[in-house]
Amino acid sequence: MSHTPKRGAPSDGLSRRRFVAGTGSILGAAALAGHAATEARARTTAPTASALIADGATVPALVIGSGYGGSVAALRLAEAGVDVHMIEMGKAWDTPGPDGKIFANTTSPDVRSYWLRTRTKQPISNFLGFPLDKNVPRHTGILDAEEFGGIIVYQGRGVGGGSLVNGGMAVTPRRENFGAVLPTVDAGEMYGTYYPRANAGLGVATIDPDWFETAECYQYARVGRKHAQRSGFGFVFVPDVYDWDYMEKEQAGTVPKSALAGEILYGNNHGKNSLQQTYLARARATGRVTVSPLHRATSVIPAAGGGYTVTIDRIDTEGTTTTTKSVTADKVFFAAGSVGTSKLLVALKATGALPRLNGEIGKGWGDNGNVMCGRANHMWDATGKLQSSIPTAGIDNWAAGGAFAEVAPLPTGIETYASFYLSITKNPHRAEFTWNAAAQRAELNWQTAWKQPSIDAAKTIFDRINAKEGTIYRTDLFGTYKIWGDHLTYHPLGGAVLGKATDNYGRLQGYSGLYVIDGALIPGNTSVNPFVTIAALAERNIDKIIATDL
Ligand code: FAE
Repeated sequence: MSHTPKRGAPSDGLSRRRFVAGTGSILGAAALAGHAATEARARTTAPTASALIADGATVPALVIGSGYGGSVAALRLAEAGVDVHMIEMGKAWDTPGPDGKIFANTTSPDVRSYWLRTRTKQPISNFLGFPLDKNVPRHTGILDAEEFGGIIVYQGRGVGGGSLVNGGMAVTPRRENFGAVLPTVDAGEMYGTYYPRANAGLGVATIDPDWFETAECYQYARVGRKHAQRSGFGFVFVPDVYDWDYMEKEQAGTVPKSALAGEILYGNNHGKNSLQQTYLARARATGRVTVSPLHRATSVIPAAGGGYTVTIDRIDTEGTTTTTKSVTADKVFFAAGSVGTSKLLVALKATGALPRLNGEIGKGWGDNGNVMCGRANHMWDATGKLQSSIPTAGIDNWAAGGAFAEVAPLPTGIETYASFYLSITKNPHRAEFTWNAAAQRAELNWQTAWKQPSIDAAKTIFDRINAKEGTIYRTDLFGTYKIWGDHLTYHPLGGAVLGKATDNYGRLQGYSGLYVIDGALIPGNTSVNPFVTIAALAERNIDKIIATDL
């Protein structure tokens, strides 16, 4: 089998591939005309390693982090004629390992899978009474299971950030919920301009509903639909950045498998359009954007002659610093993700590097109400031993019960008779990052008990389904006799909230030329999966910044 990186967009698939306009909501995903298709077709293969930033360099714009916010900023700045350097603490993920593949399979984590851990920390930790975790060599792997006191925050590490590891579920919130998501942002502008722009840039599309009805790999989702609908819940298709035509070929057996081989958490070798195939490919194509992987920003201070001096550790693949560089930038964009940006900013404020940052730094952090659970079905409701790792459907009970549940796969390769769900819920709790001077680290005060409102919201769906179907919760997935996956989140948001720690466009209060442009801006919840909103907000903010600050 070939192990070439993901293929380019199909030339023949546009009639079946339904690009999402994002003008209304996921639920009204309309077919989108020309420009979405054109943008998504700009995919290339994964970028190759580029010139690393030199010690002593001066750059007009430095972007810290290469996830959604950073990639949008880099592309739009470059298109406006600004030279951009991106620094990313994770690897480039452009080189195959000894098995010929860039990314490891979810069912067999290896050295590539975890960020600087010696034992895996799998989100589903147990199965049928057996613990799943195993020892791995310490390495700058792709998935970080970052442990704080009351929560494990999963994040992608590498060029492309969370897009490398996520499910690609690309969801625009319902417009009626937007006021609660970003209260200071004009919804008309977002739904008229920036959501469509982000959906187009990301290559978002929906599954062909006819194919869905017959595909073996979505039997689990059809069972999920039957149970949801029999209990009276709204069931919706969820758009994704996965190349649906490619997935159809996987099911037909004509191309190397990725989603149908269970690839997701540790990267997809084919089929998924991560940022490497979309925004970052286009950014690199401008000739104005360079990226330094395995470079971690540790400090930002005002430079004597204007601009900012950024201290950067170059690390090796065991996480050890090999060189420390000092770089000057006119503008610095914090795009290290909600956790990365918040940790940096609380440290910089507390240690006196940026003392004028305001008292909102570190506040307003939420987990997007994430909670997981499984249900045990009857034998006549088999969910299939072949399951696509890319979720494509959800149960919408947001208005009545405060929960939107992804019908998620359990791609174990065997029949489990289990239905599995990741719920996004209306959880009112917000945590704060603070600086622990003695330990020299940022801490987060989230408490596990704060998940109770999320469990209650999820139960508005699954208690009812269980009652109707005569089924029960699985108790073997997160430990022994434990129903709820309430120890984790995939969706960290907040910590440098828009309109509080920054102005209404992400300019950090107290320092001109410093910007936040990632999930740290969003105050804790997006009502659906977050990356489309992160990208759309970045599109909006960078538009304003380019027009007024450059
Ligand atoms: P992010 O993508 O996290 O990028 C930040 C980057 O900065 C990372 O590459 C870091 O390595 C890097 N970085 C951090 N600190 C430093 C530093 N000091 N110096 C240099 N670089 C640094 O941020 N969302 C959805 O909408 N749909 C999904 O289906 C979905 N599934 C998910 C599944 C999993 C397993 C996970 C972990 C997340 C999932 N998410 C999903 C969440 C989504 O990936 C996340 O919201 C975005 O990636 C956040 O985007 P940001 O630009 O804020």
